[in-house]
Amino acid sequence: MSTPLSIQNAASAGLRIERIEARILDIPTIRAHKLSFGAIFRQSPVIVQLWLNDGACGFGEAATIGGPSWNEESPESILHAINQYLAPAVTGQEAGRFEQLIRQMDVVCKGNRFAKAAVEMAAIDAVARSLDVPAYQLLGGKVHDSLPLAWTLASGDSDKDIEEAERMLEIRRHRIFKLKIGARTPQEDVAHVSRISRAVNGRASMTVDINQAWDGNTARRYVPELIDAGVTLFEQPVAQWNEEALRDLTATLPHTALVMADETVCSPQDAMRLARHKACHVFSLKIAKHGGLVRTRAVAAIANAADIGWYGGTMLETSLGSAASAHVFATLPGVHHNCELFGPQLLVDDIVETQMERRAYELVLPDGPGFGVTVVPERLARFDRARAGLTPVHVDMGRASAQN
Ligand code: MUC
Ligand code: MG
Repeated sequence: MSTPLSIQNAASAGLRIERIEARILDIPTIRAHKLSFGAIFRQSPVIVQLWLNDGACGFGEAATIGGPSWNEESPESILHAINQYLAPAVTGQEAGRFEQLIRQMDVVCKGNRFAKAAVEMAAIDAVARSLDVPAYQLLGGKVHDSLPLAWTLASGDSDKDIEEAERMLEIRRHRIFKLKIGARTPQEDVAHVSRISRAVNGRASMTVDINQAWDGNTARRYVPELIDAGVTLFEQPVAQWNEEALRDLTATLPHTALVMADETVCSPQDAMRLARHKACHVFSLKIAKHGGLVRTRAVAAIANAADIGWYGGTMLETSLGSAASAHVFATLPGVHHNCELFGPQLLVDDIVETQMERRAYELVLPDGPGFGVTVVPERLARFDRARAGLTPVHVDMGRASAQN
């Protein structure tokens, strides 16, 4: 039986990777974005450009949050891994053999999934453009045409968050809000979430992302209070390694609330372990942390087989990485819990000609060719760190709980 990938392999035979270039961009955010571990004021995505021997060109992106403070990889380590190891390993290789490219990258470089994801993304974009098809056609075909789109309230100030939520509701842009907590005391967080919940008063659903800030006892103590305040989805309340606490919470939560793994679910092996231990209800899927679009589908397949839902996560990418995410999310069966591909709206500017369409609280999943967005070279040049002479980004530990 022919699979989409084998059809594509036949069509793309002979397409080889000729050249790869990568650079770091520095793009300010529209406001401080405050997480449990600090505040960010700019994003520094690594953008990969990949040329094929037939002249087609594709783009890939890997974005981290606060340098290496979300996980081990930083823009600088990603750039280094691509330039020194990954690009030499795949240059000259057949571009459409995505699994084979991953294997070649795995041989020369352990881990470094964000870096690999950016290279694989660029190869998929280039092959899809060369074949003149949307990338989702190379990944199994579309299941969804649009997905409900969440927004993160993370200014660090309850009044500003309420104002932001009201604006989003008024323009019918978002009615799912993710609140970033964990930087303040749990009591302060409960008060903050309760205030916002009272203000939106049933007009929106509420998720909290604790980004690993709590231990198991704190989670057991305060999750019920947050459920009373109206929270229905709890993202990564405990440390990445603390699967036992995640499992306890999952087993004991009332049926009105769900536990979502984010930092804990990266590889397919992580997904398998979490599924086997029934340690969460939902996986947050992100191309970067899974090591690319193909591996994102592998993690999603485990979710589907284990009766675990999926959520379309973000690392606050530009429209390029967000569109690539949209293409893979568009192909996923199983129960979804919406998506949060709002990264482009958090940045002061973008690198593409036209952003993906947002309509009536939903993100319209783009059609191709490639990822369906056109990168503008002058915009890459404008934000290029090498040209602008900016220094590496650090998370601001001091301003996580203070004002802007
Ligand atoms: C995360 O941990 O989910 C995604 C959205 C957002 O506001 O922060 C990120 C990271
Ligand atoms: Mg998260």
